[in-house]
Amino acid sequence: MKNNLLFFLVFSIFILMGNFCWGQNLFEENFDYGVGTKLENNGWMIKTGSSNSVVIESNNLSFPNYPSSSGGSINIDANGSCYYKPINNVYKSGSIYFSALLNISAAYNSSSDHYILSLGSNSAGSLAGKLYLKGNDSNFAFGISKTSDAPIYTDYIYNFNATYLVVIKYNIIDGSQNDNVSLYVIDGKIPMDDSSPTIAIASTSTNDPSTIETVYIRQELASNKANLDGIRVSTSWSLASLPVELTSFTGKLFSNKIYLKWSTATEINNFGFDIERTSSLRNWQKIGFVCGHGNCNSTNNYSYIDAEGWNDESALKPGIFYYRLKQIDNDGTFSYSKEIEVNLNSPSRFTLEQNYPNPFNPLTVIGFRLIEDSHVHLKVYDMLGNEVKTLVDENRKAGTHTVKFDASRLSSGVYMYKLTAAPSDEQAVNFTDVKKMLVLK
Ligand SMILES: [Ca+2]
Ligand SMILES: [Ca+2]
Repeated sequence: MKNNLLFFLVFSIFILMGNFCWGQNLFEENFDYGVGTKLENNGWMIKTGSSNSVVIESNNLSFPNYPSSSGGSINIDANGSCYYKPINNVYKSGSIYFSALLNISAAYNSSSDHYILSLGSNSAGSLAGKLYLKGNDSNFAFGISKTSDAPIYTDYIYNFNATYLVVIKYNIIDGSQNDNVSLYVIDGKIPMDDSSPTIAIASTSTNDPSTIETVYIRQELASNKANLDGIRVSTSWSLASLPVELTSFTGKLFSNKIYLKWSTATEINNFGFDIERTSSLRNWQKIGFVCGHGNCNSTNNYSYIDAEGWNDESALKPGIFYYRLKQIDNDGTFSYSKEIEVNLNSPSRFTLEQNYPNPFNPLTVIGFRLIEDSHVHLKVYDMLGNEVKTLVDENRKAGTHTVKFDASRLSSGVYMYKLTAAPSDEQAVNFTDVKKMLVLK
């Protein structure tokens, strides 16, 4: 078998499955740090208070269809250190969405107001979009205020020790006292858009912040106990709370083409996907585009066939190819999937592949692989054994080959195709295989 190491038969296929989210084009904090370490040692700055540091807890909060958090979480449960952390941008206009997962175990029962989270202008500056808690004996309410104005509250309808997805939407409007803020408390299915806030404050006469550029965590009251995780800040509802969630992404080689398939569980504002390929994990090249299905909460299935660069009847070269998806929102923001790998290794045998598509009308493709240069016969027969067509009768190089078959002159029914490969090496044994295919008109 002299040519075993030549190009070959291509195979192995690679599949990476599972839930994964897109890389994020936004501020994200999952508290994925060492359990027991202090927040001030993990990228957060102390704004006030040097006692009662917040430390990383081991439990990790999650919420259906919200991007999975990782690592641990934190407890806001004392009168002590307050923290801020810059977000990725300095916002001076537009809407900012601040989403987080909160599990409240206690809330102060009082007429006074105490907030636990906020956006902020900068390290020393004013806060905006403040989130409050207030409890009664059995339930609690969330509250919201713009800046220094009095908060408004939801009804006392929320349960202790349940995880809620909370979204604060802060609108920066040109002018000094006209910004507004909305609060969404989500318990169940995440809404498609931001059209129905739980509570909202129209503009108040209090001063607006000059910018929004930090997030702020406040420990002010030991009787407010909040477990916090999964913070995201961005400029769109979809990125903040309901981005495209990719549930699978697979690649499979068949007959010199690579079939990519992927699914999404949720989509908002999805313009579509660029498909990118590389053989080196650098120099990614766009090879195609697939439109998104737009706004929906059900599973969407997508596919793309990469036939570029591999002409029919030419041998594939061994090697590893990588693919990734660039998911693009309607507003132009984008994020990348993880890459998957399609490995074209050296295989070890002759193979006749099942034709594709099958059943077919009238065109199909038959693939076969040779581990050595061979004289190849590929013929089609009807079920009575009559030869219908000779597709190949010539010498072919070692490698993967495909042949098109046009059945437009044949009637519906089952046909067989037979491959005989006689290796040039006279010591080698001939290879023969037969498979069935179905013409369906
Ligand atoms: Ca976490
Ligand atoms: Ca304003």
